[in-house]
Amino acid sequence: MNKKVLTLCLVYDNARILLGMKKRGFGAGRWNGFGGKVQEGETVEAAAHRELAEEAGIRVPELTKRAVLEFLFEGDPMVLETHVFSASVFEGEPTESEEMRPQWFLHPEIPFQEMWADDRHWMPILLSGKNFMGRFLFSADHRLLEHDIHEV
Ligand code: 8OG
Repeated sequence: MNKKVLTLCLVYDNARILLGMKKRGFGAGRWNGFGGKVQEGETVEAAAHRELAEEAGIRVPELTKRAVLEFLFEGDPMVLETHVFSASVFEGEPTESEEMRPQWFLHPEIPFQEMWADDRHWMPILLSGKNFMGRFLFSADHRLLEHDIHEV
């Protein structure tokens, strides 16, 4: 089984959450948190900070580990092991990058219809302050077939 380690950062407070419209590559056309592949010789947390700076133009003094999510696609041996972090305090102004166009959303207005299909299952748990683990199986055309989430 092959594994790719990815990061995903969600910056939010009690009222709003920062998402980015992915402009190119895997997941293009969907709103998401900020993140990407962990590079060789880099810690997962360092990768999370780097991706947040590269994609959203912001820095956070502190990231909190919140979840590990495994994404699988039918017919593909690759597991995408995604380490999810959150932050509430940030420095800088969210800025559009080549990959992402950041925008704030009020919690009740999170655009789940334009996001990965698993997000509606776990983002409310994240926003409620809990930590969790999840495993999600998608069809090759990105329909969610199975989901399994445990709070930890
Ligand atoms: O480097 P790249 O942009 O391809 O990394 C993919 C990003 O997308 C990374 O932050 C992890 C994230 N991601 C997936 N699958 C899913 C998913 O189903 N939901 C959400 N919210 N993010 C995902 O790879």
